[in-house]
Amino acid sequence: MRNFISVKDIGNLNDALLKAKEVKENPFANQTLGKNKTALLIFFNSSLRTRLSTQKAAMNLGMNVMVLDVNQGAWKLESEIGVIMDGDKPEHMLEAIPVMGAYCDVIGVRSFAQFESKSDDYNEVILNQFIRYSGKPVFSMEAATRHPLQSFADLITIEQFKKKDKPKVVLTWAPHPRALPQAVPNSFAEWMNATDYEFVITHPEGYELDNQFVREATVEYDKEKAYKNADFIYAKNWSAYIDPNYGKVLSTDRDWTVDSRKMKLTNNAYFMHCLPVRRNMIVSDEVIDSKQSIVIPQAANRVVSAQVVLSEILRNL
Ligand code: AN0
Ligand code: CP
Repeated sequence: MRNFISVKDIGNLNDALLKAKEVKENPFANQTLGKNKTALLIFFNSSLRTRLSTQKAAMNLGMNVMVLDVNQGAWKLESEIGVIMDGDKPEHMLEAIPVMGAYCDVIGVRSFAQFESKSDDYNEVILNQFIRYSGKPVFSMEAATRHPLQSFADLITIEQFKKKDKPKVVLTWAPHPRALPQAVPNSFAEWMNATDYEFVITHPEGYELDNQFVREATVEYDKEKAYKNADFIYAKNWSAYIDPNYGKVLSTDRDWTVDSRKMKLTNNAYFMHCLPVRRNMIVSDEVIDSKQSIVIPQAANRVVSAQVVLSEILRNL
């Protein structure tokens, strides 16, 4: 593997899951694989889990790790090509990226959708500049359209908890006061579509996701119908994708909050969320505090997904 941007880069899912199992059983088996190799983790946006789990994964492989919060302490970076730099940004990505590349062997990038230009977001302008100009392998730590380390951890978690070969997995939109990207639901859909699970997406009208991610998934607007017999309820808020409402909050209807009443319609489903989660907006206290909630083991599996990905990149250096 050179870059890790989407499900395509992981190759065969069963092989990836086998590697995940090995990492889980013996996290220190490849402690020398990353010796004298440096991972640089670059954050344009906040993070708790991605920051810590990726560092932990790199340390388990014996790597050195450097973390840069671009908006806190580094120069503000310009990304537009050909611009006259007379504004508030003292440095261009065209210099900053190869400089960062010169200091490391692998680069992780977190750069959320900015909601200024749908085409810039969906063309992954920032992430692609890193791929093009750094000269180093690049992995996504949530970019504008996908969050593959999260989705891989989600898959590992479902495999860990599932009680039947082909569980019914339901991705449900849930309310949130601020506009959030579509990266997590897009990516989750992309990974679920690569499995043989029964996969259903439910959301209010107006929240349709890009078809390149939805593909063969069932879209069910009737949430009660979607919840019926579900084995996993995966909640996430996202802002509207379709024009002219791209990046807008169209609803904060708490009828979509994951609550005990709707969970009773399921097959005693497990509750999942990538975190951070707003309690009593996305999910009721009762559900997230219940024993069916697996958000903590889900977050713990972020170390596993990152370690599999970093190992594959290191083996290919
Ligand atoms: C981000 C999002 O929705 O994409 C990160 C999730 C992992 N969430 C927030 O900004 C609250
Ligand atoms: N789930 C996730 O990526 O969390 P952070 O935003 O805290 O990294």
